[in-house]
Amino acid sequence: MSTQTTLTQFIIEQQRKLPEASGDLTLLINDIAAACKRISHTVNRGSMTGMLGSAETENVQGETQKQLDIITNDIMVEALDWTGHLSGMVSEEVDDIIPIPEQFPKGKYLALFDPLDGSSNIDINLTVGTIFSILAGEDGADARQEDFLQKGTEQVCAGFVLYGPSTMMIITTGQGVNGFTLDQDVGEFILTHPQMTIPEETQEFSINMSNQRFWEPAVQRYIDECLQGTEGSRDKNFNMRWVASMVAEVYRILTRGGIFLYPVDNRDSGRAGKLRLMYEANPMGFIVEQAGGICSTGYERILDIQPTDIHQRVPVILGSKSEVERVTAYHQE
Ligand code: P6P
Repeated sequence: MSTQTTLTQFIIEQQRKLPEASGDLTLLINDIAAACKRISHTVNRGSMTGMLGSAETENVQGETQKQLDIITNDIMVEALDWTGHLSGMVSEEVDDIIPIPEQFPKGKYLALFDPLDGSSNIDINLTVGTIFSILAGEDGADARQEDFLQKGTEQVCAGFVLYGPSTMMIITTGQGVNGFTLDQDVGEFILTHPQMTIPEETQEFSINMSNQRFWEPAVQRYIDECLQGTEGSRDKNFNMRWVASMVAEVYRILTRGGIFLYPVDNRDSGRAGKLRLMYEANPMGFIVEQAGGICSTGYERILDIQPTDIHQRVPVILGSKSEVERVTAYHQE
């Protein structure tokens, strides 16, 4: 008798604890899982698909899109728009909100996603992923942009799928964080990492050091102290990791602790950092907090930010509690 718990079984058992649950969220999460299995298959075929490389187009961020950015976005939209669970979608790869086509019923949720985070790594075969966030919308209505502008604390569900040596889904609905590994033979996500928690202490930091001369003083000070280790004011030495794929950094932090920083820098006048609030910082912030970590801009809790635009950017400092608290304390000084 298999003792393995599938994603579907796990979510249904969690749903049973909520008597008011209708089952729509369970079905929506399964639809997202199905889309990500399809993305995993596409990404795993690599250059055999002839889909690597640039699409010669730019997204709303002004970033050159990879062919797979567009292909994976289409996979997500086509897997979700017909389901009757959504009243609209937001994607990193699409300027405006994505409406539900007339011929399909509209539901009570809003889905926001980065279909292929870290896609600059796709051509060099490093881990990439899909990040998603689910908010409550107005059941049956066409979603408007303002319906999406909800604080991160309003998220109903958040997760990401890693396309790495194994394909994994990490998900929270507010009752902790659980990790599932895709059994490619069976096509099921299997519970392999129940109740993931981030160690409060760490000796590992993640930041793109090439931007050092542009950082704020608080971040300069924190990273300098990490680099000095026991020869400076810290009582320990530090290691550094930078994968340039947020999904990979966050998963590593969930498994062994760490602090990830993508701070605002002085080139960003008015841009407030690189990472996007609605479909990167908020879902990752929900997951990190549910795992016992902290997610901050340096000045405020990310999940408390009142959004003003679906593609707005924020500085992100997340991970092990004691280190993030130190960085935020430096910002207050
Ligand atoms: P940089 C990927 O493009 C991304 O949005 C995150 O996944 C990643 O952490 C960051 O940007 C990498 O930025 O400047 O190092 O390329």
